[in-house]
Amino acid sequence: ADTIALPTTDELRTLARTSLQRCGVDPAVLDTAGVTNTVTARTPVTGDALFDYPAAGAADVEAAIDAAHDAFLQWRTVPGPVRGFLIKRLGELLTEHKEDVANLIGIEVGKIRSEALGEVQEMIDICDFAVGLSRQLDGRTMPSERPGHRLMETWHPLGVVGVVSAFNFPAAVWSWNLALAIVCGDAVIWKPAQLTTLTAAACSALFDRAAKESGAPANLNVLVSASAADTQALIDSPKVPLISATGSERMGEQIAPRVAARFGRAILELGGNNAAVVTPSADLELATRGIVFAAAGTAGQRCTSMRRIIVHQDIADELIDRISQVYRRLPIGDPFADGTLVGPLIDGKSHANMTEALEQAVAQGGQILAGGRRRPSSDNSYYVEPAIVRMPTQSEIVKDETFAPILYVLTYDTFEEAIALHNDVPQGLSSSIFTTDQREAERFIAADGSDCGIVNVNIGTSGAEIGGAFGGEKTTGGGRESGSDAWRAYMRRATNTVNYSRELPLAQGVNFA
Ligand code: UN1
Repeated sequence: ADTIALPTTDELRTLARTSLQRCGVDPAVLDTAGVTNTVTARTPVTGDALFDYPAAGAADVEAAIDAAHDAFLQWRTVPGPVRGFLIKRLGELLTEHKEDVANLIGIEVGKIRSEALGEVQEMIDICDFAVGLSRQLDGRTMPSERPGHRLMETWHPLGVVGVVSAFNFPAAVWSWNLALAIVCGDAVIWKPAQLTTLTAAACSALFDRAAKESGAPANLNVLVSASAADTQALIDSPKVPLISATGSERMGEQIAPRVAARFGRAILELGGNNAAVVTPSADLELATRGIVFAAAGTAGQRCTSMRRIIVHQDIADELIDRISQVYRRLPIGDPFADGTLVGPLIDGKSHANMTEALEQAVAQGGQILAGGRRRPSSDNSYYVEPAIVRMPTQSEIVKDETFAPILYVLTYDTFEEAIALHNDVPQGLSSSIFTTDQREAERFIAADGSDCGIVNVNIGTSGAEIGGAFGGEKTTGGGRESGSDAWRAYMRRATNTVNYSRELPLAQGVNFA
């Protein structure tokens, strides 16, 4: 194959600088001469370093906790709808700077243009949602068993929320948490992936501007671009009642017990091993399109990326043939170029993981039907052909999440078998079924169907809208973010019993006179 044509690192560097500046990041911070703690910003597009950026250390994280806590103490008494103004302004600024933020996402993650813009759109959408929510932070009123009494619940701001985000959605995942936390009266400390420190800086600058313009206190969002080692205080601090963390299962295993040990709350968004069941009645043309976007899109680097197909044996060959044909002509390359659908992997480690997984799959009886090779580009960039691998059984490697575009194909005979295979993995994030048989579709979304947090019919596993609650079960971690009533995790509930009578009847008929 021809060598992939890439922009120069200098071009990307210039674009990163101007995008940062337009979002309100002081260009002086880019002069890191004499700064001891820095992180090197890189781009997977060429694989090169862009420039050094100031990082936060352990002491900064400690200071951030105090600063955010002070901001929370002021913010919690500001009425919800007034808190909404700040998020409304943030949504406007994100709309105005959509291109700039998308540039940085494209540079740091290698997302294709429409997906980078889509990520910023997802941020604008959650801001809209949160603004509406700021007038709907409602509690219930229940009938009291006692005369002259009222029983109700009120929802109060919780405190400082620690947001730990991953490289692959470097801006949107923060915004899902931040927009809800802010309208709920909380403050946020944001620890982004160090791979996406520039995107985080730009988003935080836009937030700071929105806060200033809407008269909100400073430090409602404190960015700490620190290493995991330097972020320990955030995980352990009793001043941080909620940690919302997105990343690997390994990261979740490290964080969750420590948050639990101090009786903190955690929202965990960890691995996915998302599958599509494709039944004999499926519209195969539509299924192919849905599968290819979910499996090859974002170079397989979404937590919702499709990693498995469970297809009925009678249609397996036809479906595989259709997908392989599309895979063979997928435009792989410079994510900034028009027409590209598959950009680079994030780094060499990710490529090594993909290669290793493919080797293991073959060792476990798999047959690579398409893709899997690295396309020639620059030395440090990793552009790969998304792979399809037919597996004889759901062996060990299929049960692992490899964060790269590998799609394992398994076949089934009975529908029961399909559901059993579907659920027989440790993870439980997203799932889908392609069928035109209503019985199968309903069964898949029923209690004894898919065991995932997201269950789709006739669309792929990725690309969820913000209006629904986002998250999954089992090793995915159980957290829910974004829409529906996910906001409740960002508040504390108080149950109130109010006696407006002149008597003092006791509950349960207790007599204490
Ligand atoms: C993630 O990959 O961490 O549903 C989030 C989706 C996107 C979010 C993915 N809305 O694919």
